[in-house]
Amino acid sequence: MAIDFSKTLIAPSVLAADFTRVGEQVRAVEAAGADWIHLDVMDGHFVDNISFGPAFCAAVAKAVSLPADVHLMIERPGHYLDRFLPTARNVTLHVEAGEGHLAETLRRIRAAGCTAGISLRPGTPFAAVEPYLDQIDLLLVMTVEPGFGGQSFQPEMLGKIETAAAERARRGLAFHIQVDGGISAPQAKLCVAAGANVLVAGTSVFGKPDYAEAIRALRFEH
Ligand code: S6P
Ligand code: MG
Repeated sequence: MAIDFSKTLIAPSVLAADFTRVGEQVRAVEAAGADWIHLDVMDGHFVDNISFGPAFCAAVAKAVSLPADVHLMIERPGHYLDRFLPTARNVTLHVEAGEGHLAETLRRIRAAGCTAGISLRPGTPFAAVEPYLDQIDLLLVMTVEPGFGGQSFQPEMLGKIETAAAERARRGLAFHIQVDGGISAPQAKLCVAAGANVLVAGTSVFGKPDYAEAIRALRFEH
């Protein structure tokens, strides 16, 4: 089915939720109009932080009917993949993850009925993902260095989003362009203008008292 790129999808990041009442909080963002729920998996090797693993992702996914968008910031994503597939609707892995068979891992994600994403760190050139663009459903352009929530958006990444959108059009491809890191309303506007259609937002949703208002602000609705 063709993707409607004119609709901006909001994916709140659970990393910014209150873990003592995460079920209640994810149900609240679902009721507030979120489109996906974003799960940041960190292993303490690929990034200098440890977040949560498959059991936590499964618990969150069970609490809502939103599609679970699993962002694997881990080494050996192919090795761990099967533990996330039963929960996920989309699985994104990093091009820098250090496995020599990323194409095979992407194929396995799709074979399991999920959509497949690939991501790149701010310092990784767009050329690194070019060989995979015809094998993905989503390109995640990191707008902060992966590892921690609450960092500042890197405006230099807007050029990478524009390049991705131009390359997608040139090659007649149809993957989502997702951005992640430091996204609140002003950054959302810039990213959407550059070509992004899926916005991950941690602090700017879970850090606000009114989730519905926070999500509307990210979609420029009032
Ligand atoms: C990067 C980070 C992202 C998360 C993040 C966004 O280190 O871990 O992958 O999705 O939690 O949070 P925020 O607060 O920047 O919107
Ligand atoms: Mg993320």
